[in-house]
Amino acid sequence: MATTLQPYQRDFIAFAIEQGVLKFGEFTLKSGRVSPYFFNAGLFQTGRALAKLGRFYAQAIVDSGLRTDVLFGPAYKGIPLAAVTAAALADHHDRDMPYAFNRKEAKTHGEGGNIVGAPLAGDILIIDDVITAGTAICEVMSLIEQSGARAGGVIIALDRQERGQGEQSAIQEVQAQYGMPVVSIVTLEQVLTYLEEHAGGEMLAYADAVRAYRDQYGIAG
Ligand code: OMP
Repeated sequence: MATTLQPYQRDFIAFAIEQGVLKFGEFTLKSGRVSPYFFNAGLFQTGRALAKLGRFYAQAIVDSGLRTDVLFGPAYKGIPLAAVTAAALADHHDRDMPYAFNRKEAKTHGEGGNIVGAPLAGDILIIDDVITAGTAICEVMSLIEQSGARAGGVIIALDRQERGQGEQSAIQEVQAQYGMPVVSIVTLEQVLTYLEEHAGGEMLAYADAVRAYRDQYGIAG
């Protein structure tokens, strides 16, 4: 079933492919599954690429209608994501959202604590790159709970729409377990639509491989 793509979502997929962030081939995931595609957000590695990435996240947050109070970037990969997205929300959407991140090492001097930036209060929006099995996000949830705040949602770049422990996707499990929405800039289904739209040469082979992987590990839909 074809999924619709908004112009910014199409631009995001093209941008991720162009930057080498979204790659096709053979990749072993943290879960041990061998995937025909991989999304490596660490490869957005210049100022311009980061600024653009922040605008995509900001657009997806605004589109989702999520109302949250603090943007939280889990160490390490979430830190630049939270920073550029907070800047893009201010610059492009007139939304001056407080942001914070954690340090992995507890600090024993100075201001102490392991949260840097705005105090964690109200509904926290966690920003991350990808959720596959949900392991990383569970760690972040306990961090937020320990601080006495509440997670109001998660924004990620790509929803791989893969089954977690059971029949549901890890994201559906996270949503059910913590009672909060998880939104993404794009989903795997939208990446597939994009590949099919640009189905010439190698894109067509990628689409076939991704479809076969989805049939094996994807959520029923
Ligand atoms: P979970 O902790 O299993 O949810 O997996 C999330 C992590 O998987 C990410 O933070 C990455 O380390 C890694 N990952 C990607 O970055 N991109 C992918 O396309 C797939 C994975 C993965 O290994 O599943």
